[in-house]
Amino acid sequence: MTIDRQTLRKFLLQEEEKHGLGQDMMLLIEDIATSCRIIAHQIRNGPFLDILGAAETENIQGETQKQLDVIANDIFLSHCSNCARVAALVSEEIDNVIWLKDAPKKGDYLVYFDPLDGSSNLNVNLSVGSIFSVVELDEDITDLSNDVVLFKGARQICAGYALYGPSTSLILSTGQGVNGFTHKIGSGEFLLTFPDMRLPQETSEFAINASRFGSWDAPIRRYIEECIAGENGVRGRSFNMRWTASMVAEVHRILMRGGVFLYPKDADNAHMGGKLRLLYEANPMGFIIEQAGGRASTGTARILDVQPTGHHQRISVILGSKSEVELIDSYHAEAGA
Ligand code: P6P
Repeated sequence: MTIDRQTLRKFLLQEEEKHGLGQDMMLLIEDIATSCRIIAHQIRNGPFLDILGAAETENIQGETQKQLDVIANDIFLSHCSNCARVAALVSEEIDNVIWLKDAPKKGDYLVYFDPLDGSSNLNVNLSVGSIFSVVELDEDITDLSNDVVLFKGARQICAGYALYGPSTSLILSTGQGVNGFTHKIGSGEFLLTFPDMRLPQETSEFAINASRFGSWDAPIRRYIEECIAGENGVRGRSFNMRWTASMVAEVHRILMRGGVFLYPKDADNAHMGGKLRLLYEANPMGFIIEQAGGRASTGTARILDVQPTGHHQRISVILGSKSEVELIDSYHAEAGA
């Protein structure tokens, strides 16, 4: 039996009516959804198009790009430039900020994105995703430098991700909670399948790259060892671990059934500030998690309150079910004290 579900367009029109979303934001969200739909198609047909391999290039992160990293980036660039209110694009794959206007105005949008997150999963057919974030300018801009886009995550007006898994999910928040859509093959529509997503406050599942155990700071090691100690330890219950090497997949699992995701800075990456990027990974995911009732922290600060110092800045990320993130934060506080 097929259930009659709301299209993304219908949902956005309702949000416009209820919360004054604005026509331009509606257009931008639909452009982002179109980008994700095209990327999903490219991924599904990757083996036939011979595009799952490495490109001959490196990105600003010093990472060898996959061909699909470049393709997905181009798709986002071309579609997110459609909306007249988009003044600049910030991409994980591009060194500098791309300014689309000579004189950005108050009310214009800045769009930040990781066009293809977890692309090392591509050639083993595991989940990857796209992450996006939108900030609205609160004043006219005259200096078109990279530093102009360094807004705290609390300034986001829209954020979300697409997960390219067994089905293609589009998870979206414009500050009024979190709603999930699924791409219906054939119709091409994103249909509302997960309205008003809320993540469980409690969890017994954590996600961390355990191979980095030897580099962790003490509070992280304490938390993970207590989880592993299970029923015989201070937590008094057993925990499960997951790691899919795709932040989008981890966050989606946490949104659907609870959990905590940790990618902390450690002895090996502390000189870079951590691994994950603040503006187009930690901030949008932190926004989604908070909007769904969870918590997103660096261990010592709310992620969305961090003042960026660079548009490719990296940061510690601990996010998910509120009670676990609060416990991890308390361990950092005790260690600091
Ligand atoms: P590791 C993917 O490259 C990514 O940026 C995140 O999506 C993911 O959580 C993490 O890095 C995986 O890191 O240490 O498993 O390679």
